[in-house]
Amino acid sequence: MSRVLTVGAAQMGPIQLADARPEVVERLVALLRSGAAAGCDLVVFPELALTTFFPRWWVDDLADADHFYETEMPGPDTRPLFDEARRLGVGFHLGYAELTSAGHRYNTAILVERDGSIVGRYRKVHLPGHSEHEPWRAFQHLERYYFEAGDGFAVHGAFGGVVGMAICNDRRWPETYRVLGLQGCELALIGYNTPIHYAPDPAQDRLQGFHNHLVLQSGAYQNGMWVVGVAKAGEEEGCALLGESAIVAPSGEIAALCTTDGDELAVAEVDLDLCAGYTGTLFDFHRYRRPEVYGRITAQRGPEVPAGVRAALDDNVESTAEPEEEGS
Ligand code: ING
Repeated sequence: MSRVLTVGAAQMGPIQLADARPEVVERLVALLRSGAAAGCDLVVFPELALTTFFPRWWVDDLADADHFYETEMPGPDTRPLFDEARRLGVGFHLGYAELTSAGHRYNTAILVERDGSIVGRYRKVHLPGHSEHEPWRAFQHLERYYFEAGDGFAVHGAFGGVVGMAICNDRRWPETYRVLGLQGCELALIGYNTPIHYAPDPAQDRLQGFHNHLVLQSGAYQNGMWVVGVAKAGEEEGCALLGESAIVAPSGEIAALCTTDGDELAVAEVDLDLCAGYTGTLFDFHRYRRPEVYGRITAQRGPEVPAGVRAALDDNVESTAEPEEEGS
């Protein structure tokens, strides 16, 4: 019996600074209801889906940003979403800023099953941007100031399959999909808030859409998994965010695509059994990633550049323009 899930990529339009959580949750509930009407088992919301992308601003005292974080999940503002999900029998994925009782701050996502129970939580590993105020930028990208990195990628038995999560910048790193794939992940859920303008290299601005689908599609294909990438999109406090949310099959094909920059649901029939067509053949990790071969390959520490070439490279190094983005 094939394991077919109906999945909705629930893209959100911008959330402005003045948009209070109850208004935002109403938008999430409306998208959830649209998903239920479309027969969805699972609705996937974006990264930081409860607030504006606040790492675009600097605050001198982190406590002044506390109101952007959730200290309980569900809390009073988000409980209506959980209640409606349980009433409708639809599960969801939700990204939000987490402040723990111990004072730790994470860029977090949760997986909620159709009975309203939280069955998985992930804290973002690849934190892009910088940790100090950089006035030269049109807007900041201070995720390294506002969040600590999570401790890794995990999978969860849910919705009749093996489900994993990642967040935004994670999707640009092949390790994300491979670490999930080695754990048997069949469906990776990835919310994102991606500014079109990339201050350290504006030449990339025009390529944001291409790069987004490039990494989602290659991650899906090279690891034989479904990948759902869901945006918070549109003009948010003067900052243009990429849309183009997509549901990508293990073949790498785009099975559903959002075509606006607003609140929009794109739905696909996700047949989890299609994964085996890739993980049991082309990308059979156990058959091809043999330790006796991979041990040697993965032990390499960077490219072995012949001494003469290295000397020539060192002679030609020139200082570059703006300071490199820290750890990006
Ligand atoms: N945002 C961006 C992302 O990785 C970024 C950061 C923007 C990187 C543009 C490169 C180019 O999609 C988050 N939130 O990670």
